[in-house]
Amino acid sequence: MKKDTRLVLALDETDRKKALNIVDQVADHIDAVKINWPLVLSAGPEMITELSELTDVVCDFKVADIPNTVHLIVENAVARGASAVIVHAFTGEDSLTEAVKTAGNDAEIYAVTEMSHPGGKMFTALHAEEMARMGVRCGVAGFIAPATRPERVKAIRSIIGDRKIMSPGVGAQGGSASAAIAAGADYVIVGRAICKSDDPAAAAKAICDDIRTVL
Ligand code: NUP
Repeated sequence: MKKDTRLVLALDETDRKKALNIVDQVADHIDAVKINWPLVLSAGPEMITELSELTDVVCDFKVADIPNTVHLIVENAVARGASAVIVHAFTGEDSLTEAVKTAGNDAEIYAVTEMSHPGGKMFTALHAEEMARMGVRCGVAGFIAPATRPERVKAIRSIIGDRKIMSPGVGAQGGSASAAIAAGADYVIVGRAICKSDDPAAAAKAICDDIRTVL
């Protein structure tokens, strides 16, 4: 995945045409598109392939299962064109290792350490550092850490060396893109602040401008 604007678009739409239209409008401002269950369930998994012909696609399937099921999901997502797959780390070392092994050199695995919403503090935050250490042992390419709590991004950064961090929680969830990048994130993930804007391109550009203030 390129590391240029540092912005990853969370394409949380359920209408295929609308989703493609947003990607078209913001294409110059993003490094990748992140696709989640709402779009896959409504527009079909073919969306992964269609989007992968336009940009890098991060499949945010938050895979949380036994190794065999993790294998089947990651294999399918990568075969359809995913450049990266997001998996949960709390499933443990065997599941995470299976994800990394299955992706091989064809895609990157990002492990969720601590979720960005308030509920993320209840359980995930309590074990985030432990999960980050485990992720490093398992060989993941990167981690998901919350832009809503930049100090937590900093804590994860101090554990993972030069592995990557993607930070969701900018805009609609209250986080700031520049604060997350300054705390050590490589990318911010932004959905509603762009997709629900009357002018997605202007919204994306404003976030890129904000990020540039700390690069
Ligand atoms: O901890 C996480 N928080 C989060 O918001 C992990 C995620 N993968 N996400 C995803 O990022 C979430 O599912 C959504 O697709 C995106 C954030 O969207 P928004 O709050 O910018 O609209």
